[in-house]
Amino acid sequence: MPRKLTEAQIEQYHRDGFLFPFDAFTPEQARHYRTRMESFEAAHGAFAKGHNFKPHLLFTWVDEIVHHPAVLDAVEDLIGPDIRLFHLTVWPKNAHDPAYVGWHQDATYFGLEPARHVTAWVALTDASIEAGCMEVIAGSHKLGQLHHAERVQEQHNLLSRGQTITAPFDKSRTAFMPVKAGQFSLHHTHLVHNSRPNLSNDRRIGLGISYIPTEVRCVSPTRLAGRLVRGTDRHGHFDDEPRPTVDFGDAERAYHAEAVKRFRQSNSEQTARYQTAV
Ligand SMILES: O=C(O)CCC(=O)C(=O)O
Repeated sequence: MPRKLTEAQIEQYHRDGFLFPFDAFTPEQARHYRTRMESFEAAHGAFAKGHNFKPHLLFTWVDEIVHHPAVLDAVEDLIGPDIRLFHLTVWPKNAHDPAYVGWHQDATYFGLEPARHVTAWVALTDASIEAGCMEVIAGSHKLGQLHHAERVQEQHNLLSRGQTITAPFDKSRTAFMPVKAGQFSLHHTHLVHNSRPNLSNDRRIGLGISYIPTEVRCVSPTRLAGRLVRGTDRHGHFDDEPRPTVDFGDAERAYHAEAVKRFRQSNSEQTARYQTAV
């Protein structure tokens, strides 16, 4: 018996590779989280400048979001009851900012096997079509891993390596995934997606939370940590991450810096492997 999704929605996810929108929290609660984020930015600089990777290790309010029962119930319906958080990226796009996200698949450079990873994109602001919400290609998760090239010279591409799919693929059937503040969408790790610049008058902010079932492993030589957010881990493919007890504390910052370093190292190992193999 599913916890949140209907059988028809689960079937739809397997057919199309994405689902939306679902309510996680109220718009007022989303505003509260946004205020926590923006107060931090006012004191320490934009999230995009170093805190957009793995902020669940730094901030108690992000830790709260990654454990939200509505999000975890939906994720459990797709990947089972033993769930680890593998990665988290915050995606802020300022009003009238040229920033965009190129066509890509999340699986690229993650090195996760098998490909059962699902991303919950949780909105702290409205993410309308005008504001540059995600755009997806229905059914493209069935294409498997496509080749990506790194285009670091494309300065407005928010992807850390500027990665973009180079293989030809059919863009005639794209769908937008607009969500409102407090809502979330779900997408498969092989789903082809992008997002366009934010043409609205407000910021667009979302948290892309990568969840995996505990049997999934990372094939990089670098051993990574992840947060067990629900259930039991009988596989031991990852070390456990501590939960933050204070926002931006010394211990939290030290752990975060090391975790981001290891994640980037693993990404580089995957780039090398991927460029010879794919
Ligand atoms: O926020 C965006 O525009 C892109 C997000 C994304 O690519 C993802 O969460 O996988």
